[in-house]
Amino acid sequence: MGNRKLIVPDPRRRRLITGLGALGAGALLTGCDSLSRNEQVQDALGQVDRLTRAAQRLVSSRQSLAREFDKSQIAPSFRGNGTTDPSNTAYRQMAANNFADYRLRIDGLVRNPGQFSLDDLKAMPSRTQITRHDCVEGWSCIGQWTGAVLGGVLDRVKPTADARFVVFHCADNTYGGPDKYYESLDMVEAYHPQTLLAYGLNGDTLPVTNGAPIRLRAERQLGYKQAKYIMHIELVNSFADIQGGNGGYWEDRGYEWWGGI
Ligand SMILES: Nc1nc2c(c(=O)[nH]1)N[C@H]1C(S)=C(S)[C@@H](COP(=O)(O)O)O[C@H]1N2
Ligand SMILES: [Mo]
Repeated sequence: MGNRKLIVPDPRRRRLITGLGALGAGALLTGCDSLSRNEQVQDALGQVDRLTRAAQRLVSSRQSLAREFDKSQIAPSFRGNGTTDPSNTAYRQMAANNFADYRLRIDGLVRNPGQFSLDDLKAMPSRTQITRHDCVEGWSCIGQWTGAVLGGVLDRVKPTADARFVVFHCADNTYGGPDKYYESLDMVEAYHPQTLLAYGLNGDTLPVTNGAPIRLRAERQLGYKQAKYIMHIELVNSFADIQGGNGGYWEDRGYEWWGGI
């Protein structure tokens, strides 16, 4: 038997890795595929939902890149989900004017708070990437995103040393309810090279369906983290005073804050 080591497999971890492997088999998927009948994928999503951040670190480095795909794998049209046409008056007025009056306000724990027009954002360092969006409702979709690298935008406003999270406040009242959609990332995820404030989808201007004028792409995170219709970015060191206090609209309704894939 030589020096072969005896490895006692941890069945929970093994199931997780197998499940994540199934999610990574995206080359087989074209367009927006319904994964709801794929029990392995559902299992993986469930596992991810229950992961602690410490366990997440065991299977993927916080610096590693999300998988990128080939142009031929882009879905003919990117599915919309959640809010797809905000009814808020201020938003509608901005949309009617092609977002010429849009200003992204960035404040909170920053030394240089600012307001940025779409042109300002488009002039900042950008990235284009073809990635797969995985929604916990059981579907995935491959699209090409173009946007300002969030890390570069944050460098402009200079987060203070006590800033721990970046909060994205959105225009829409989700499902017409009283609460506006919001999401958040920690600083590591915010400064990840594939984390973008996206203004382009598949080579065109980002449509309203998918979050115009600006939506987040944090490619190692599940769909609900990808905030659309971003109006205001706030740097904080705690979520306690924001809506339900859990760091996101769905987190306030029971989803895990850590939505890593
Ligand atoms: N502002 C806002 N952002 C949102 C949502 C929403 O309802 N409102 N839904 C989330 C969910 S659950 C998913 S899967 C994706 C859907 O993005 P898409 O419409 O581009 O497919 O947006 C996320 N971001
Ligand atoms: Mo989702």
